[in-house]
Amino acid sequence: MSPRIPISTEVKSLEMTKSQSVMSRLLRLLPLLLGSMLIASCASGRIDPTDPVGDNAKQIDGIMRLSGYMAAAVGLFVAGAVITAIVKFRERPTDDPNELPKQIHGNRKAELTWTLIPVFMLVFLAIVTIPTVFDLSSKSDGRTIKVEGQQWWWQFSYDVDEDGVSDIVTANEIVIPVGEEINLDIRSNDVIHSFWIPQLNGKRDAVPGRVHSWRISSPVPGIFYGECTEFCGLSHANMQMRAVVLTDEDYDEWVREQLTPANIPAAAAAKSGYDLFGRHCVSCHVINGVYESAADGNANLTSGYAPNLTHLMTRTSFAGAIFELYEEDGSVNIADLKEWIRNAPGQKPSRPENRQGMISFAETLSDKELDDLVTYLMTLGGPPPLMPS
Ligand code: HEC
Ligand SMILES: [Cu+2]
Repeated sequence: MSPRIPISTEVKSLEMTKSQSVMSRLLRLLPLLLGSMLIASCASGRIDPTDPVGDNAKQIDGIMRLSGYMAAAVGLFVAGAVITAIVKFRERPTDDPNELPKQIHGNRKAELTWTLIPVFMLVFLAIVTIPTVFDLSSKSDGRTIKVEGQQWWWQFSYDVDEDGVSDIVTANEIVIPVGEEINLDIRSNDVIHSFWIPQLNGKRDAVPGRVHSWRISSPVPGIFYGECTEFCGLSHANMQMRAVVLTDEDYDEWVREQLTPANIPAAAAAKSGYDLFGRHCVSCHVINGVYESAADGNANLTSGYAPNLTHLMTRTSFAGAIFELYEEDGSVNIADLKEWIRNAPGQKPSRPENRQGMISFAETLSDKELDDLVTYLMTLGGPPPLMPS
């Protein structure tokens, strides 16, 4: 056995400065670390995965907590063992520097213990998790709503028949009655998106060419916030959605309103906006009852490319739920709505030249025309039964 080489005092002092400089370098990184934690924590206050409300979300949260506690127990045990070893087996001044402690290489009992305990823990977690995974994607006997993701907004269709025709089509806000397990058929019209309203359930991908089942429910009325969680291009961060959970009476009332088609408005400004809509907007947007087929306006009407605006004002938000449609005092957020129509790509990054998002009308429409369009849009139903608080 070779004797230990004594460390010279010179080397020791060198090591000291080295470890000191590592420490000071780490300390310099501290503001960066704290700063990024701060930014991460205020990213989106309304989207809260730590506060489950729906049964499905609670189920997931239970497993998250269980595995978190188990990981914490393992972490504490390992840290405790390391600290014990460091303290108990440290080199003491009286020790013979050449003497090795008792070697226990190949201790079968110890190795079996630290192999089997983690195996049991993982098997236990699998037994808890796997049935939940299947359970969450099974269908309930509640109603089914078709969910379509596209760059960069969500469409929800109710009562879809065999021909794919739906009675109610809405955008970005899925309205459901309280206490009912709602089935979702999640699809994508372009790239992969992911549907996630954390207080109601976990994430479910929207994959082109596939239909993924999912469920959401809430035992209490309210507005729950979510966002697309699969990177889907330029405005991925602006592809949010809301679940609006209503009491049975409010929900029935909402359905009745959604089934009512729009009329041609009588008042002058709104009528002018209506005419402008027929000239500039119907190539993309459908309004049931007035602009719902190619014959109503533009020959290249591409229904499904843009949100159905029939009941725009019954929503609380627009454009991927990134803008509020109403002010806190309950009045319409006219400023943002007008600015959106004037120059949508300036409000939300998009690529209309590539059929991704709404075109700009900054060069096409005058200020008066924009006002008339907003006045017309304000006749399209509303106000919503529940407002964000
Ligand atoms: C080239 C197609 C196209 C034309 C033309 C068009 N839009 Fe849009 N519009 C869209 C798309 C796509 C969206 C969804 C954009 C998003 O959320 O990113 C949209 C969104 C909207 C919204 C928000 C709806 C919601 O619920 O989120 C309003 C309001 C709107 N458009 C009004 C108009 C008006 C008014 C006109 C005519 C002056 C018009 N649009 C012309 C494609 C178009
Ligand atoms: Cu997306």
